[in-house]
Amino acid sequence: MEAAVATESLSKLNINGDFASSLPNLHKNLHLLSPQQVELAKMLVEKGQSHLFEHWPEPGVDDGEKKAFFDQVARLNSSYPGGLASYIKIARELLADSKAGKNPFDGFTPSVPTGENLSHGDENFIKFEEAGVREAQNAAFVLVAGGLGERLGYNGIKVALPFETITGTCFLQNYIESVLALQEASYRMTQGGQKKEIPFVIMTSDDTHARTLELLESHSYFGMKPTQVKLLKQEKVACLEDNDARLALDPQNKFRVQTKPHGHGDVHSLLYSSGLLYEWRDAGLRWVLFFQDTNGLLFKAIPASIGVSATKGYHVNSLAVPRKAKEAIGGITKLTHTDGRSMVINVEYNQLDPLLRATGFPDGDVNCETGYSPFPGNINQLILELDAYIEELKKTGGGIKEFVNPKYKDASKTSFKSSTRLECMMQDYPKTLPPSARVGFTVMDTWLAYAPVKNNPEDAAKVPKGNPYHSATSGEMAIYRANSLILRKAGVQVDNPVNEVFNGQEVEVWPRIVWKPTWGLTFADVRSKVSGNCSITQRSTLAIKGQNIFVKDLFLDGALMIDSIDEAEVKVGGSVQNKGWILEKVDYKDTSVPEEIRIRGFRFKKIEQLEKHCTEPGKFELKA
Ligand code: UGB
Repeated sequence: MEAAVATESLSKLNINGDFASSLPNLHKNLHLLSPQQVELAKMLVEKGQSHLFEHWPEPGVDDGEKKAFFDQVARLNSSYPGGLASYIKIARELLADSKAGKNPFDGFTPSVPTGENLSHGDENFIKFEEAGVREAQNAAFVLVAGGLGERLGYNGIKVALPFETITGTCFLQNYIESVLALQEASYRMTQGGQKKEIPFVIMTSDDTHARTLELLESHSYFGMKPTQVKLLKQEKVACLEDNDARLALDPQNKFRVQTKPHGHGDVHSLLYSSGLLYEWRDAGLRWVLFFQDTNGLLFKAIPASIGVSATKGYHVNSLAVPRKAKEAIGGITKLTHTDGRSMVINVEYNQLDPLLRATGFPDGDVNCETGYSPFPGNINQLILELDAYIEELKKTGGGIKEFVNPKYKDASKTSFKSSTRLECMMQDYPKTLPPSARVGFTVMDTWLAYAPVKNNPEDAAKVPKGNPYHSATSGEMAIYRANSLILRKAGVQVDNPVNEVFNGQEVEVWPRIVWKPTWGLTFADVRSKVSGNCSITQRSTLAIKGQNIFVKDLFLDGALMIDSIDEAEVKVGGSVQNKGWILEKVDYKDTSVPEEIRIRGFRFKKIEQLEKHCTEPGKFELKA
């Protein structure tokens, strides 16, 4: 009787509710929905999702929540290429493969690929850096920063963390200042041309969007024009509760589908649908660079790697570093199929070992005689050639091959410990490329290119000896080591480091040296700014903040901070000796210390320093 009444009122609204006739709880509520929402309900029912409505109460109860449920479904539907129907279909296939234990690399044999190996500071490296700076004005930069960083466990957004604590500069500021420095340097190198602004895109998510925007706005975009920066927010995807890909309801709210992040692979479809790629192509750009949220060394590797892309004409250039076996970074691998196909691709760290074992390498992921895995480690910095990228995305819409990683309750693989979802990774982009695509990679020294902050102190302290910690402690110490080594190569006598333990991690402590990107963007820049007999003792701290600061015959044993405007030229030399800054240990459990400091296990105690600020244009000499 009730059903007949409901059908009659639906027909008055011109709604055919037949699809829901066996679902009374949905059927009697259909008249509350808009025609688009009814279409979505029909799609869900047809795709085996009737359970979503089983608990729906009578019309009049929670009607607002029912409509909000469909608002969410509409968002999930429109933000996924092919819509929810396609998501459910792919999920079913991948879940079936996973249950069957199907190897995603079935038929492929891994081998070590060949790529460009760079050695910092040699002629080749300098040549690539120069070519890279020249080309940088034709690049756009894309930072993927939608991840919450669960492994780090930091309460804020990761890009707001200081990448070093001498100046307290955060990752985002460092990235933006580096892009601006590249923009200026590139323009200077090709004088006569038109001055271009390098576009800077940040992919955010609901977890990071508001805080990223607030960080930018409260710091005037760190000197970049607000119009130069674009934020693209990725949406989460629906969770799946079983092998039939039934969508999981949110345990907190039965009128919401539970959602989880889809992975950094979303960046490709977001860029494509934003229209930015065409805008960039029309503006004459040639390269798109992708990078991650917490690698403070990154821009030391960027000029040379753009140079490699431009010189070799790579459509895809992945940046890599020597990889320790079992290190939590993917391995760049050549995969050759029995049918003759081959590709150079990242094999994720949890898949490399089983793949090797299954294909004639009984020891799996182990180091070779060099002390490293023969497979270069993917640091997920990609340089794509824009035209080829657009051509590919025209075919795929930016959709990236996904994977699913359910945690099963038991060996029967029939139920999950918690809901799962499909995920995708930006470095899987080359998987759909035609064989004619020029896919290469560039290996650089780890000390120069890679020091991410991903692990919390407790987990970092448990990392097997010899493998990198990837913590806030190691991330900051890596900046000082890199700058010390670069200065050494430029002829400065820099003392050896000492070993110290912070938060249970033994690290090399080099003199604490930092500079602004405008001072030393490339090795050639650094070399042109230091001369004579310079030496720096291990206990020293040095901050160079200004483009035209020239260091000559300086002996530093203490702390020295020099700050100057670009219009000033400052010569620094003589003997600077003072009590300096002392590294004081702090425990990560000591909540009286701010989180961003205690996670690194040390802080600076500023005893004495020499400070110089040049705020007027002109030539100055600082001789202590
Ligand atoms: N990210 C997003 O923007 N959205 C998301 O949904 C998820 C992440 P993680 P992980 O270079 O060391 C990657 O969590 O597991 C952003 C590569 O897959 O740090 O360490 C997030 O904000 C791996 O091959 O990734 O693994 C962050 O900026 C290896 O190269 C970035 O994506 C490894 O990084 C990475 O997120 C590495």
